[in-house]
Order: sequence, then C-alpha cells, then structure tokens
Amino acid sequence: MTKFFDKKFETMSREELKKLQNERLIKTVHDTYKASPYYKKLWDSSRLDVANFRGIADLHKIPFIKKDDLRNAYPFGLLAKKLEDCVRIHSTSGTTGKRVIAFYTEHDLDEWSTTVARALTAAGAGKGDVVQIAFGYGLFTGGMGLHDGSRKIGALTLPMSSGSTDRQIEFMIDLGTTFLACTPSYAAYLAETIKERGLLDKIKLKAGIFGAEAWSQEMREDLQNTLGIKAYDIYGLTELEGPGVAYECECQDGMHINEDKFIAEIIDPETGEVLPAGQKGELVFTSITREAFPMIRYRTRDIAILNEVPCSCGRTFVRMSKPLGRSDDMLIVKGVNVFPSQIESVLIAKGYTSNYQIVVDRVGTTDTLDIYVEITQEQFSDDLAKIAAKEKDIVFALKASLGIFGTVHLVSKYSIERSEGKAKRVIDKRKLY
Ligand code: DLL
Repeated sequence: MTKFFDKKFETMSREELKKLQNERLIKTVHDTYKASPYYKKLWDSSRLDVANFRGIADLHKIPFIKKDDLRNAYPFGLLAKKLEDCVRIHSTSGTTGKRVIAFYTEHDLDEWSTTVARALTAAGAGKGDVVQIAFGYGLFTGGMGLHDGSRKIGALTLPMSSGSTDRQIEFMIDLGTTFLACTPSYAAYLAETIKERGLLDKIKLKAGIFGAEAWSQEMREDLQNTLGIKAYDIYGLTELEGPGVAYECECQDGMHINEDKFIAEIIDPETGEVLPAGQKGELVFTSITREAFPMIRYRTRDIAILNEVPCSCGRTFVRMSKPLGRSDDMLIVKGVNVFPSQIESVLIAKGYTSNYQIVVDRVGTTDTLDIYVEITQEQFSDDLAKIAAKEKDIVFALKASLGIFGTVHLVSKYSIERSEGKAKRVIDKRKLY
C-alpha cells in the first residue's frame, strides 16, 4: 500500500506543481540576487535581466554554477543569509580539492528533514519502526540527514554512524531494527557478516535505504535476497542539502525528485544544451526553497535520465534513473567510456559479490584494466585450471558489456578492503603519477 508523508505535494497535479515551482523560482532568483555578491556578479556579467525574470521559461538564461564556483566562493561567497541566521553546516569530503561548505538555516533543516521523511515513508517506515542509521555522522550529510528525517516520521532512531560492525549487528538484533540506512557497500558488508555468523534469522529488517554512491540493480537484488528486505535508493548531494533530493517509492523504478523544492534539468555535458526528458545527460538542479545556500542551476556531474511517465504509486514528481556514475568517475580506458557500475553489473550477474576493485594503469601508451574480484573460500580451493576458466568467463562477459578486454584476477576472501562509507572501487594509477 502506498504511504505518503506529504500527499498534498507528492501527488500535486503537474500544472499546480509548475505554478508552484515558477513562483518559488522567481522569489529565489530575486532574493539570491540581492543577498549573494557571488551570484550578483556572475549574473551581471552574463547580463541576466533579473528584474524581468519570468521563471521557468527563463531558467535556461541563468549561467550554470559549477563545483569550481563553490571552491572560489569558499567559505562564505554563496551565502544568501547572514551567518548569524545559520544554525548548521555540512561539508563535502574534499578529496579532490577544497571542501565545499553548505550552510543551513532552521527553515532549511526543516525542508531537508521533510524530503528525507518522504523517502522513509515511501519505503514503508513510520511510527513504531526502528531506524538504524549507519551513515557517517559529522560533516557528511548522510548521518544527520537521515537522522532528522527519521525523527520527523516518529520512528525510533538509532544514531549509530558508520563502522563498529559488531556493535551494529548487536543493536540490530537487540533493538529489533526494521529499517537500515547506510551506503550500499556497507550494507553488503553487514549482510555478509550477518550471514557468515548465522544470524540471519535473528534480524527483523524490513527494508533498507541505501545511497551516497552508485550501486547496480544486481547489487540491489543481492542485498534484497541475502537480507530478505526491500532495498530502496536515495539520492542527494551536499551542495543541495544532502540525502533526499530524490527517493524511491515501492515501485523501485527510478527516484522521485522532490520537485516542490528542486527543479531538475538534464543537459549535454559538452555543450550545456538542455535535453528533453528521456535523454541521458548531466543532472542540473535549482533549489527553490533553500534560504542560506541557494543552488541555482548547479551542475552535479551526475549522469542520469529523467522519466516523466506517471508512476503507479500516484506520485507526480518526475523520476530520475540511478546515476550511471559521475561524469568525473567515468573512466576512459583504451578510448572507451567505462563506468564502474557496468563492471559491477556483470560481476554480480555472474554470481560474484560486490567486493571488487578496478585498477587502471598505463604501460607505455597503452591503458591496462585489471579487475580484482573476491571469491569464496571454497571456490578459492579450486584447482588452477578451474580458476583460470572462471577468470576467462568474466573477461568475455566484460568484453561483451564494455567493448574492451581487461584482465581479471580472482582473489581470496577479504583481500579487498571492506567499506563502511563510500566504497573506493577504482584506483586510477594514471592520475597518480
Ligand atoms: O552522498 C549525500 C547522500 C547521503 C546521498 C546519503 C544519499 C544518502 P556527497 O557526499 O556530497 O553527498 O556526494 C554526492 O554522491 O553527486 C552522486 O555522485 C553520489 N550519490 C549520492 N546518492 C547516490 C545514489 C551524499 N543514490 C554524490 N546513487 C552525488 C548513486 C549517488 N550515486
């Protein structure tokens, strides 16, 4: 049965929704122009006529905001409220450059917790449920984001943060956790450990809310089968509040974008041209309810497809596909575009686990692609000929999917480090030299 947290908005007619988006967009543009010197300068230099801005019809006239803008404006340049009106910050991990700091007013936190409450409710959670949050707490948005959403729906919230796997399992059993929220790779690690310890019949999990990294449909099925749950996807990014920008309903066929709070566009990442729904391209979001840190035409670098076909759950919000990867996660190996999730799909479809790592290197002028895949202890005791045959089988399956040959190495269990947060699937040595 479909459950809604906010039926009024989640099932609003498309016409009403467009009207609401338009009003909110015009207000956001005017407020931001007045309040943020960075946006003012950017818009003035591109001759945006803010006074006569007509809303969605003029959205394409606004220049994009990119990650570099956020870095250049660090830390306060994009603030559109006084610092004293802000009550919290979160931040990106900053592994590939300066951190981005996002600011929130009380109103922003309330809006955010509503988006997460919608996601949890769509997955079936509510009062009486026990929600175990194994996303990292702290500057990362996952922990606190899910926490506030879970509190909002009246569930019993377990603020575990990531890691301490023994304690996670102990609490899960002792408190009868019904919903687990974490990265899919950490969920896979938890599932593997619970299974190995023979504790599957002791857990009461009904569903999982997983996100913050790419995960394939095959990985979903694997998690669902092992844990006996439904595994729901949740999407978001620090720049746009955090988790909850989009969420899955029981149909598990794309994530509904919270369109009363965000306007989504798909663009050609090369030309910046706006593409029609149904075409693959880079997701661009405009926030229309955020006060402290408005993001107007923010280029996410996530590649996805929008689906405007009405969903049978009754929600009218447009759906986005699973991100196929970040445009900057995409590997170009031997001239071919490769997303790690494509490799994951092949491996899981062949019966392997999601414990794999991809190593790309260059010998002379030729790229090399090595894929390390864990096998079980029993498989590892196979004779060499059997292992070689299995490796060859994966090599050909990957060639059929990616179009290029790689080298596959089947390795013993636990040779690949387990992840408690976002998994590190790719080591691109070409970037390290
Ligand atoms: O990962 C926010 C989040 C926390 C989302 C918990 C979902 C759950 P960042 O650390 O800023 O924020 O990373 C954002 O992670 O641009 C995507 O590339 C990726 N990502 C987030 N959710 C998904 C997902 C959080 N469901 C970046 N599927 C985004 C695939 C995802 N990729």
